[in-house]
Amino acid sequence: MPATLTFDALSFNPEAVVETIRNHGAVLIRRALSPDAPTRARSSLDAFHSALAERAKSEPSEAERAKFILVNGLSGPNLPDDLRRLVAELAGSPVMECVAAYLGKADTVVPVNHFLFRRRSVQASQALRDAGYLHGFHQDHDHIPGAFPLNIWMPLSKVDASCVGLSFVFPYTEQIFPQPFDVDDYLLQNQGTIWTPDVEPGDVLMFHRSTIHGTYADTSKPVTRYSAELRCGLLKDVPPAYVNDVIPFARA
Ligand SMILES: O=C(O)CCC(=O)C(=O)O
Ligand SMILES: [Fe+2]
Repeated sequence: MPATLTFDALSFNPEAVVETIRNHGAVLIRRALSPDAPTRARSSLDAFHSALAERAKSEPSEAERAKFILVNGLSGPNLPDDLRRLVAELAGSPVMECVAAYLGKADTVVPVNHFLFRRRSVQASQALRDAGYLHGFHQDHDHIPGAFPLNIWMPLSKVDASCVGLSFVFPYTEQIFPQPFDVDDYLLQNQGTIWTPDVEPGDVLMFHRSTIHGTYADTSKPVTRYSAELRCGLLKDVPPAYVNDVIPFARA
């Protein structure tokens, strides 16, 4: 396990954070945000799911949509106020010094359709297991354009041993592996380790899109975990097809 992957927002050095992302693929910044916006987003996510479950009782298409969201997460534009609030909170936080040090000091954007909210209940873990995913380790290489290399993941609820956390696989590699990723083989071949930090609303995880990460579909964890995630990149690198899907993050 790399020595220091955890920084405190009150006392970190942005260059050390960037160094850590480059060498190990991931960092945790504690107390980067006020817990208010993450906690409000969690309530909105619950309200969205309750309303969808109600509609699903009489609308087969809504029942299908609910199943899809259970496995894939809810895309950001479905909760536009929370999406904008979380992006604004991050934009005003010390995290942005790291984003600028990592990506370069230029206009930075967030693609809204790659912003996701997740509610990882026992039911969601079961649905993932039914679909054949036991751990879901992956790289974001396939799904996310290279123009958005940096992921930011925010817990919207307390993450500890009672729920499924986000796990990272070390050592970091930029090699791209086929799906499904064989985590046991990788750990064996590379004397690897897995890191699943306990986190709470206000903490922020940052990682590269090649970093191997995922969440175990562990049905023995009784408490539902809530999270939000986004990717970001420089406006000048955004492919033409994405230009209308991005919102500003930081201005140079
Ligand atoms: O929250 C999860 O379970 C997965 C997160 C993820 O894959 C991502 O942020 O790219
Ligand atoms: Fe991912």
